[in-house]
Amino acid sequence: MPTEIYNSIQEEIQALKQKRNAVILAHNYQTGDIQDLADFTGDSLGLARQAQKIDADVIVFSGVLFMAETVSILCPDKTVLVPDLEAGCSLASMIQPAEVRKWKETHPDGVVVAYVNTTAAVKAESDYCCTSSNAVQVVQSIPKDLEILFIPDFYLGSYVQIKTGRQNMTLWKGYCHVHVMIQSERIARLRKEHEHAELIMHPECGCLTKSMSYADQILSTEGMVQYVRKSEAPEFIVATETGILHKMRKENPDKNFIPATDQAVCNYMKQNTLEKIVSSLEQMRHEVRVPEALRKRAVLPIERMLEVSSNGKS
Ligand code: CIZ
Ligand code: SF4
Repeated sequence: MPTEIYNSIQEEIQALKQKRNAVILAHNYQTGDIQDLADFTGDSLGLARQAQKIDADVIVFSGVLFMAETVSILCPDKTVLVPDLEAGCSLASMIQPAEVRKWKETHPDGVVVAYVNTTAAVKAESDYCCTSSNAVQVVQSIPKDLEILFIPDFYLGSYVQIKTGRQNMTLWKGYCHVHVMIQSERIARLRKEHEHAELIMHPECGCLTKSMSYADQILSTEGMVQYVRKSEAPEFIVATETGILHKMRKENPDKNFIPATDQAVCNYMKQNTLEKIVSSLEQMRHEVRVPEALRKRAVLPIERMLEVSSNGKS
């Protein structure tokens, strides 16, 4: 029986955080209550890099599993907990390590570029990691005569191919089940209805190549958050998972944010709840630890990406 009485679940979490010397990291797609309680919010790589700087024993990562793995890869000395082990990712699950190995067998000089939405086991088979913000830069850094396998997001890969003009690039046909729901017809209609709005799109959107000519910005979630802060536009059509709107609205109360569709809700991201964060801290569960041998291989593509990204940011 717990002896402490708390006025709110937020208070209970604060007390548990102190007891465990823990911090809470929340992805931009988490529900507003989790984002409000978190010590840091951001995109997956930004959060993992933040975790490296934090003086804490325990990190509760509220997001999805591959993201918690990235934290474990970059912070092997910390205990990384997730509130719910069922918080997977449809995109990350679309490619397996054996499939990458098979491609490499037939393309011994080929280079594998893995979007950050991949498991640690897939990263360990890859040469470079990339985020949506630096994918073009990473591909441009690879000698032109080398074949590239771009995994797992077909839409981000298509965008990179258009931007770089690279032909010797095989695109894996993976996709995010949330971002494919965002349709170009609806975006076109919203643009007509809101003529002063800027359109900001995430490159995982299934309609990216159709809509990119009239998108004002194509950005990662954290890129979007930073962009709307400084833009003078009064309205934004936001084409990504709707969790991002919480931070945008909170930080910019005088601006209007219109989701490209209300249906772009990631059921995996929304597995996490404040109650599960309490259990996580109380019972020190569910630990995500990338085994050291795998970690040593999975960190290499991340380090290569950071070297290429000139300023070292995601
Ligand atoms: O890496 C992340 O956090 C993802 C997949 C979303 C984004 O672009 O911020
Ligand atoms: Fe994965 Fe898509 Fe959910 Fe992001 S929104 S975690 S890519 S399923």
